[in-house]
Amino acid sequence: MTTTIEPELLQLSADQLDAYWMPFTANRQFKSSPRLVVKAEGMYYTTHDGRRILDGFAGLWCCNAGHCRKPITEAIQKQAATMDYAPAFQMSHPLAFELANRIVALAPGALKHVFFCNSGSEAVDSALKIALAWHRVSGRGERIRLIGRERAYHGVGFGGISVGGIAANRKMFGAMLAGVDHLPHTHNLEKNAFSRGQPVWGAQLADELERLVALHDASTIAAVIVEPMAGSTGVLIPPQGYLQRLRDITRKHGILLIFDEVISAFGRLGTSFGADLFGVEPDMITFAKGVTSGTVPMGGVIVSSDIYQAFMAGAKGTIELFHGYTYSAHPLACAAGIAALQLYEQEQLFQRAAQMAAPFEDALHSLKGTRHVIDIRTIGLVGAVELQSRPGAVGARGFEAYLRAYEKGVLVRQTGDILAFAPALIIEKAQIDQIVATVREVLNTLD
Ligand code: PXG
Ligand code: PLP
Repeated sequence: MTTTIEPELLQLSADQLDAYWMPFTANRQFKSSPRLVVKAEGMYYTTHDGRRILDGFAGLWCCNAGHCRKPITEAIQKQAATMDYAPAFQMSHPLAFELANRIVALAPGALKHVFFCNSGSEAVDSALKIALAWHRVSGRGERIRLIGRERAYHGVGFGGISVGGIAANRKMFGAMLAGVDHLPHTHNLEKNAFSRGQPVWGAQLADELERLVALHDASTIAAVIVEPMAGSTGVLIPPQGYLQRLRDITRKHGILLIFDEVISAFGRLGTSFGADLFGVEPDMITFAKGVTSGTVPMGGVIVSSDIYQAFMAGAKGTIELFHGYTYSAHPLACAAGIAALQLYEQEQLFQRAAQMAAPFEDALHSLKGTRHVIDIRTIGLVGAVELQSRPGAVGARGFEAYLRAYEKGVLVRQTGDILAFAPALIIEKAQIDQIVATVREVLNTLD
């Protein structure tokens, strides 16, 4: 394979690396030995020093169709040359409506309307605001509490970190939103280690919501937000029956249920949405990432007809929701989204992910018994291998494993001592085997 590498990328001095304050990165460590990628195609990245890396993580859970797929890149190029931008407020452009229609055609049941934004974090903030506003326009303005969950990642906006459950993402940033409470997470190695698919133990953890209702009273609670499959904190798969129980309890008490599907949507679990796989319909779904196969930033919230119609009941000619972004439904993102959804359909990539889930699961679970491995979990084309932490050095072993795998030509993601896998839906069996063989080799040589 030929590669074009911009020579200036190789010649950045230490000073020049400092201008860019990198997100969620150990900046000084990274800048002492940068890992730059300069080209992407299908399942592979090319690094700045010309090495080919098998991408076991679809970028950051987003390039579900594989990298630089022609139908998508061409649609973006064409749109950029036709109309760069269209005002988002009191005006729009046809592709926004086309993409919204395509998304609701994929979405479950009564989820029939899409609000667009530019990232998962914005999608979460939008969904939380819509939840509060929906109760308010419906005459229940006292429902102001939001309930999230421990070990949840809902992005980095103030709304998202407030309902999120990661201490490091919260502790530096003040008091956050008032009136937020959290459910317990569902991760339990003693009960569920080495489960395949949904673990058997844990549905009763949803009953903790009844405890929060008893504490705060249902009349004060607006919404519960959960990732149906918690990706970012290490692939925490919902116990059998857990999400259904959350649905039953929220419905009983008039509380909205929001599924944050920024990772789990668009084929990641072998279905259009996680809601489809788990057979539970929420009142709202947040999405981002896979909607454009990671090519152009875009996020959104899909809401039920009940919610949308409640806003449409007021006087005509008034703005129904005082919320939106300059780049809501940006033309490039819409063009990319339409092309991505078309490609998913043409190549039947969601079905392909469902078919590859079994060989992926078998391959990953073959690591059972390998040094340091204390759990393996898989669902759809998502997997995690949890390693025993070194005493007093949580995350060190995981980070070394990630670095060594990268040196050996395989990109995985590390969170603490958990290695996560989420390849593009086009992955071949031989590539799954390469990822697993590399991880095995790395773990066998790691302290
Ligand atoms: N909700 C969920 C469930 C997510 O997974 C967000 C919201 C925020 O999306 P944005 O587009 O604002 O980043 C996410 C994003 C990782 C990783 O390695 C996970 C995410 C982002 C980057 C890295 O697990 N999730
Ligand atoms: N800050 C200022 C000063 C602005 O004028 C705007 C938008 O006009 C924003 C923030 C919000 O930007 P965005 O709509 O891209 O989220």
